[in-house]
Amino acid sequence: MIKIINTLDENGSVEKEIETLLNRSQLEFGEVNKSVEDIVLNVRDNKDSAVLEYTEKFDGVRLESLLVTEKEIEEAYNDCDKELIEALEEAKQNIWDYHSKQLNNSWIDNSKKGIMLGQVYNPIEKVGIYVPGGTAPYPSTVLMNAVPAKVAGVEEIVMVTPPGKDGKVNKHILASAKIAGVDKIFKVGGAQGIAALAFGTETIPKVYKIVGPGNIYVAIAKRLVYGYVDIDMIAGPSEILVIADETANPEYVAADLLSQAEHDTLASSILVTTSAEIAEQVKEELRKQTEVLSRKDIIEKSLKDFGAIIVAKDLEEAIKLSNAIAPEHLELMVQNPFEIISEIKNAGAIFLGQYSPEPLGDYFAGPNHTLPTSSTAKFYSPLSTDDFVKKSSLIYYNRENLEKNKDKIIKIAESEGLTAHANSIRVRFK
Ligand code: HSO
Ligand code: ZN
Repeated sequence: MIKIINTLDENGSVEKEIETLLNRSQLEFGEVNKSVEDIVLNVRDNKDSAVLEYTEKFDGVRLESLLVTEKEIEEAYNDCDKELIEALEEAKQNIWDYHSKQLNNSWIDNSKKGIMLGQVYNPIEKVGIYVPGGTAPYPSTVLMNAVPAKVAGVEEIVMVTPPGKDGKVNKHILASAKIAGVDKIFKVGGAQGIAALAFGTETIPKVYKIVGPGNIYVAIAKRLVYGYVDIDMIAGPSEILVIADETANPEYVAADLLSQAEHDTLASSILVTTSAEIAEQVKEELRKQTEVLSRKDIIEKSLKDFGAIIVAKDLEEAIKLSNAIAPEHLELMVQNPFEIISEIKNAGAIFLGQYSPEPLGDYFAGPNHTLPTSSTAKFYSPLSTDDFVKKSSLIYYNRENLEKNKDKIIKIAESEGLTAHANSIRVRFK
């Protein structure tokens, strides 16, 4: 069962309690690191044949072809519930509209005569998206990763996802990929999928950046190929923190905490409330609601190990604790959530009021659901169009301006002992 911590009883040791709650480091990496490295190198060197072998070994199917055909995509799309397709289409539009507002403009500064400086944005040309299979084949993940890339102007979006034993990809994943405008889909998962995207194979194109969540093998493979290609952040287990005052509805608070607890036994759900009564009521609601949920076992473990109800002495203390935890998702279930927005310093996404539950953000509202976890909201931001563009600098001096500044540049070059640098300036003014 979830524990209740009262900051007044803790003699200032609540920070210690929180540290334990946040310590969710997963397993020992040693063994896994080694096998992931072997897989990545083998795929780099032996390409498709290595990919096909690993797919047989890990996914239990010997594939004829890695590419998902147009026909397979059409069939999957037509086989989906029409209402689901409509909902995904509308979610896509909301995600598109929200991310369109993020685009930055290139700029030029020509305020000094004879000088032009600037910065141009260009989309990354080829991006790879990893979509997990197994127990977490989420169509929302496809939309949240592919749509911002599309909005940013990425020319080629390649998706990899593991096939089932029948050699097929989940139909909802394929339908969302079609809706999002993914260009090519390949049946490959795990570390071998990441390596194939990073290095390219005979059939899978090499990309310049890889995004998307995955298990520990995927995360380690992404770390290994980072630098050779770019990657997004490494996603940790889901988190939710709810700040609630005495006006909050305990049934809603509990339901929202459970929505993240069901993701993973390592997920963390924390309530920080200024009301001891709400604390008790939410605890009871959690017990009651968990009974009928399909992922009861996962939830119970997650709440027991990484869940907590913290009773804070006032809203100020609650906010301070939340800022220290820096949750992935933060819900403000207080009388006037708008009043305290400016005091929230660290959070991936902030949900305001009773009718903005976390799953609204997971699926539909428009902001991205790929968010910084494990306190990294202290320095990372949600996935955005910024992740799919890069910048180039522009520099122009006319003769007069270069001449005016030549001695200073030559001076600095010579101080570095780089005479060819100095000469590249000097040669123009002989
Ligand atoms: N809450 C997850 C995203 C997700 N939820 C996908 C449902 N499907 C990110 O923390
Ligand atoms: Zn979720």
